[in-house]
Amino acid sequence: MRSNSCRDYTVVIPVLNEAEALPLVLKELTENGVPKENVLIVDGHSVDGTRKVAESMGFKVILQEGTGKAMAIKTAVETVESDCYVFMDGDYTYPAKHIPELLEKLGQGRDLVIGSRVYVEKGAQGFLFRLGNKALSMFFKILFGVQVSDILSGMYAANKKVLGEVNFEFKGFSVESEIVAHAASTGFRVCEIPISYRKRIGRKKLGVRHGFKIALDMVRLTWRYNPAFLIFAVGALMLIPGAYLDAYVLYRWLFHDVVHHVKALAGIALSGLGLLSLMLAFISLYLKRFEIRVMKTMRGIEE
Ligand SMILES: Nc1nc2c(ncn2[C@@H]2O[C@H](COP(=O)(O)OP(=O)(O)O)[C@@H](O)[C@H]2O)c(=O)[nH]1
Ligand SMILES: [Mg+2]
Repeated sequence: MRSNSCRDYTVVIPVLNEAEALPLVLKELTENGVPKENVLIVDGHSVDGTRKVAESMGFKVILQEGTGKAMAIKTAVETVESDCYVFMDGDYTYPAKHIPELLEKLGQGRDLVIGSRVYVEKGAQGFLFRLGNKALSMFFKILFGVQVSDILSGMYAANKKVLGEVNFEFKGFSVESEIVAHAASTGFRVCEIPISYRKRIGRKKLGVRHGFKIALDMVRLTWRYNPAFLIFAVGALMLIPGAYLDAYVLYRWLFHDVVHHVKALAGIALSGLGLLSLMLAFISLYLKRFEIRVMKTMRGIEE
């Protein structure tokens, strides 16, 4: 372990039917100098003997409360007290060699460090996944003002202060978005490091359906952390029918010499309100950024 690293840490591995991949993951942890006592496996009631495999290798396994990945992470944080937590999948996709790098950033004063999958093994991520992840990350950047290149990454590290504040209200695979959204919008220091990513062993659980669910949950997260933006962003949608009506009325007047009074009024009203909403949405984003900067400074002063 490097000198200015977080020393009191737990590596949390949520698993659901990973009997094939988990032994490789655990072996690699040991090879990379992670003591067994620092690892906690959270099982989602697997039926393929995952628990047995891990226990026979001398690792600690607990059963999660409820269902889904989010509840597994919540269970882990509530069960084990550590200064820092590192999360990774049990499917042998995330190399253990990145754990010291993540912990080092926490030791240097970051609160949440995301492993961004930059070096991706051929065939490890499908085209749809990459597109969806890019879109979700961009969406996240607009909503929360932080540049996160890989919002769906399952390898990240956080200190207990951040995790203690997260509500874990968003189920399943939205847990990462919720943690990052909370950290980013309440002044915690978030950063990313480049990591590598391998092809999964065993069957994947995340599908296109989950992508839409995560996008919807991001809107719900916006409602929680920046409601003014959401309201005005929806209001700005009035620009679409407004502009359409304006164009139509103008066209009819110029080329057919017909004047539509009611349509003209409606068009002007809609586009006016839409523009106003758009401006207010920008202002609310700006104010939110300002609030985050203030909170960051205050957290610095507290420490
Ligand atoms: N405890 C628990 N682990 C889960 C659950 N769903 C998925 N996992 C684990 O969470 C990790 C990520 O799931 P995975 O299918 O690899 O999703 P992906 O990496 O996003 O494609 C894997 O280690 C899964 O075994 C669950 O409901 N409970
Ligand atoms: Mg995975």
